[in-house]
Amino acid sequence: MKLGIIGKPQCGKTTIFNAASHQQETVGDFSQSSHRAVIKVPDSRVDRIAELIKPDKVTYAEVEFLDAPGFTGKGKEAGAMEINPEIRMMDALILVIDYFSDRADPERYIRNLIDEMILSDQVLIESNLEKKSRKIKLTGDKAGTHELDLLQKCLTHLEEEKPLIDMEFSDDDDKLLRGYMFLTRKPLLIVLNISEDKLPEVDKIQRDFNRFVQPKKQELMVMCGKIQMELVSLDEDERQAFLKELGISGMAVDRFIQKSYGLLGLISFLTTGPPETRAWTIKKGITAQKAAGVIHSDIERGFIRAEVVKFDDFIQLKTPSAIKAAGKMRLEGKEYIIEDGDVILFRFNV
Ligand SMILES: Nc1nc2c(ncn2[C@@H]2O[C@H](COP(=O)(O)OP(=O)(O)OP(=O)(O)O)[C@@H](O)[C@H]2O)c(=O)[nH]1
Ligand SMILES: [Mg+2]
Repeated sequence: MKLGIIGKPQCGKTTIFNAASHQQETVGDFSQSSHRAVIKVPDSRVDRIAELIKPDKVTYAEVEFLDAPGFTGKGKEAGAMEINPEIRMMDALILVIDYFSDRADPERYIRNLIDEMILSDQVLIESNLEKKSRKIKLTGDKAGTHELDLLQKCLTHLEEEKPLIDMEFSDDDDKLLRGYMFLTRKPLLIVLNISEDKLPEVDKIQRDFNRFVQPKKQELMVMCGKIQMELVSLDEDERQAFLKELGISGMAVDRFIQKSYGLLGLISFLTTGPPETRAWTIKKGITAQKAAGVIHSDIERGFIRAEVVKFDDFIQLKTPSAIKAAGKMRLEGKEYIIEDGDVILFRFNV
C-alpha cells in the first residue's frame, strides 16, 4: 500500500515527508526530487500493551510514502501530461497546500490542483474512448460496449468538475475502472501546511476548510510542516519542552501518518506475547481466517479459532486469567470480521 505526497512546487512536500520518515532530505532547493520511505504507523495501543507485557520486541504497522513532484497548480490551463505518471500507481494521495509563504492562496490552489486531477482523468478517458470505439467499429465486437458506457458515464461526471470518488459502482465495474488508475478515484488527504504564526488558529482553519472535503472519501488536516520536521529531530525531553513553549499538544505528524493509514482503508489488529507485541495491517472488513494468513499461511490453513480481546478490556484487566474470569475473551470462528484494535491469539493446527 502506497501513499503519494503531491502538490505544487515548494509547497513543503519534502518537509512533511522528512517529518514523517525521520529522514533529512534537502528542502527548499527547488529540486522537485522524489523520495521514498517505509514509515512506522504510531499506535498508542501497541505502546500501552508493550508497557504491560514488556515483550522483547515491538513492531508497528508500516506504510510506504512517496514524495512525488509533478503538479503545476495551473488548474485548467495545465497540460494533463504534466502530472507525474508514478502518482497514478499510488493507493491514496496526500495533497500538500502552501499556507505559509507570501504566495499562499490555499482556496485557489485546492481548487486548481483538484481541477488538474480531474482534467488528467478526463484526457485519459477521452483517449481510451476513442481507441475503444474504433476497435469496436472495426471488429464488430460488442464485448467492449459495457466498458465504453462506463467510461462515458465517468467522463460526464468529470465534465461537471466532480471527482470520480463520488460515483458508486458494482464490484465488477469498480475492478474494471481500477485498471485505469484514475487520480480522482483515489482517497485524498488535503494537508494545509501553515506558517508558525498561524498555529494558534489551527482549529479555526480546520473548520473553515472542511467544506472542501467529503466525509469518509476525503480528509483535511492542518499542520506546520516546518515545526514538525524540527520536532522529530529533538530528543523526548527537548520535544516536550518545545511543544509546551509552542502551546501545541501532541505531534501533528503522528496524526498525519494515522490519517494516511486510515485513508487506505486499513486497520490493525494486535498480537502480543513475551517475544513480541505487534500490529498487523489488514483491509477493513476481512475475516479472522484471512487475517490469520497475514501472519502466516499455515495459520490460515489450519485455522481453528481466534481468541479475541478488545483493547480496552486488555488494558483494564491486564492478565489472561483476569480477562477470562471477566468473560472478556471471546472465541470467534473463521467468519468473524476483525475490528480495529482487536487483540488476537489464533489457535491453529497443521
Ligand atoms: N515557514 C514555513 N516554511 C515552510 C513550511 N514547510 C515548508 N517550508 C519551506 O518551504 C520551502 C520548500 O519546502 P520543501 O519541503 O522543499 O518543498 P517541496 O514541496 O518539497 O519542494 P519541491 O520538491 O522543490 O517541489 C523550504 O524552504 C521550507 O523550509 C512551513 O510549514 N512553514
Ligand atoms: Mg521536494
